Amino acid sequence: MTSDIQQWIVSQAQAGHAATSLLKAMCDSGWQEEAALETIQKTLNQFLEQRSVALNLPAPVAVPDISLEDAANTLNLGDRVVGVVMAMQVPRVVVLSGFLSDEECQALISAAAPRMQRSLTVDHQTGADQVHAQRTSHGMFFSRGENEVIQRIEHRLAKLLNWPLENGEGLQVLRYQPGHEYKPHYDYFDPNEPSAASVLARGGQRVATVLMYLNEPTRGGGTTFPSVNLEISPQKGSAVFFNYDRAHPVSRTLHGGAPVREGEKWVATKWLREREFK
Ligand code: PD2
Ligand code: ZN
Repeated sequence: MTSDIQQWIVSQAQAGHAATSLLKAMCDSGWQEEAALETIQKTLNQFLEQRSVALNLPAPVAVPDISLEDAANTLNLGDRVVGVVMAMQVPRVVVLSGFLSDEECQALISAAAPRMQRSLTVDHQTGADQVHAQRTSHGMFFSRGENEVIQRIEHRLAKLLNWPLENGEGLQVLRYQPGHEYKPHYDYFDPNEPSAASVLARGGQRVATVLMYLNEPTRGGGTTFPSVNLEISPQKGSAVFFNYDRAHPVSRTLHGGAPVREGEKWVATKWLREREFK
């Protein structure tokens, strides 16, 4: 881990620790808990902002999120009720069950199968797509709204995330066979790479990802978050959401597709941009 990330994590931990002690002290000396919390929150935000400036981090941007305020175990997305399996704050990761029906999973696989090609990564120097050992899956992109099933899923995602449908890239479908993997990476674009200007011109940064599992490999193929020792097992119809408000490792959103050991893995990825993706 580079020292600026370590410093950032330490400053967040210090802030959290200080806030807990401070809240107790303020309540002991007669503050109403709500007023004390509000004051601490403001002070903490100022503290973290000062640390960001000192460490030269990019400023945070608005990101999509899943509202779980009423602690519901299910979410009604209008056309479908989905289960909330797991929610984590830092990094923000939410796992949902039953996000896609079996029919939707099958429809995506059937439409994608004839169009699969070796997956590419972006060459950071030029911005061009290239074959890379980091990513051994096969994949394809649908256009946004390409067919009725995709339109339905894109509307569901927009409702889930409260984020404009137009800010989404076209849905990508990936297929991994035994031994195939996607080594840990960040989904945002590195703003310091020479290719940044051209990729960012199409709707700004990526700010969130939704992975949807279309089937279940027999063994392996989990989605990993090595910075927080998290691994999500691929379950047909489930979705993993995560967001990143800074294009920087402090987002702690390093993630990868672990090698498939047995069977095949099919997954659909939706990347969300800051603005309309053109
Ligand atoms: O297939 C996955 O589990 C996976 C893991 C990491 C997909 C992606 N990233 C991606 O499509 O960005
Ligand atoms: Zn990824």
